[in-house]
Amino acid sequence: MNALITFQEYLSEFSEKFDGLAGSYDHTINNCSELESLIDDYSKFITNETNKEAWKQLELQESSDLNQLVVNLRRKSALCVAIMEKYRAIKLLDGNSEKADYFKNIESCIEKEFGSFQITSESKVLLVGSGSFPMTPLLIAKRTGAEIVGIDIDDEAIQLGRNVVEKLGNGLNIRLEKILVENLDFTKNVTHIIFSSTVESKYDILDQLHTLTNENVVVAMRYGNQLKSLFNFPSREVDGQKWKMVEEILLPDHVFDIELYKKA
Ligand SMILES: C[S@+](CC[C@H](N)C(=O)[O-])C[C@H]1O[C@@H](n2cnc3c(N)ncnc32)[C@H](O)[C@@H]1O
Repeated sequence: MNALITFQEYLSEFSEKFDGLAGSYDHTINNCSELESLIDDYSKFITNETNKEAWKQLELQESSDLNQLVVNLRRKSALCVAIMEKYRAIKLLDGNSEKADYFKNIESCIEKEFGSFQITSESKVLLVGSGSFPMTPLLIAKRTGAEIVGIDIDDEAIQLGRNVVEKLGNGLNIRLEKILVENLDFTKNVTHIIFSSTVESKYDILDQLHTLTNENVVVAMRYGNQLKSLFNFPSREVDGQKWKMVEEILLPDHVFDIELYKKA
């Protein structure tokens, strides 16, 4: 019981710290190292074996307060990760390119992204939620030479992301746009789609993409269930007439897991 109380106290503490650090973002790198170490601690917390047990016990309690705390933590941590990408972009553009543990963790997930549906130089890849530091497009384009379009709803993320790509992605075929999938011409020709895990509406967009894409498209849906749902929007049932899951890539030491979908 004590362990459970401590676990819940940790969650409340994380929640307060996320609030404080999100509120103090002022488009400079003032609170950067504090936020980086908070996100690194949080990443370790959600992949920690001991916490998995505490999570199971808490789930059994079916408390509405706890559910609300989890929903809030998911939204707050998503916001803070987006801010942390802004910090990383601003630092890079100022000539400093150190890497936080969280980014190393994400980059090693990208290597495993498409399981048996590999990307080649002929592929056309769409990333929904490209962020201010577009690691996924940069890594994929560098490794494969594929054409990549990243979309985001945040103006600042698009602008920072473009500057980062200009600096790190010389000669790579990467474009970043603030646009919805239904207004993007590229959508009908894409071969691979990746959803960032912290895009809340990702399953609604997946549903919508069914009519907008070609027959052979493969979708990588990043998600996190159970303990990982504290840091990711979890998986949701999809319309089986539209999409079928063809592979599930579980990454126990990583912050998210991946489901691969093809058209049903
Ligand atoms: C922090 S991540 C970026 C992922 C990362 N840079 C990568 O390369 O894998 C999430 C981004 O998704 C964006 N986002 C959230 N909801 C979205 C939506 N409905 N459509 C597009 N982007 C969205 C956020 O603005 C944020 O920049």
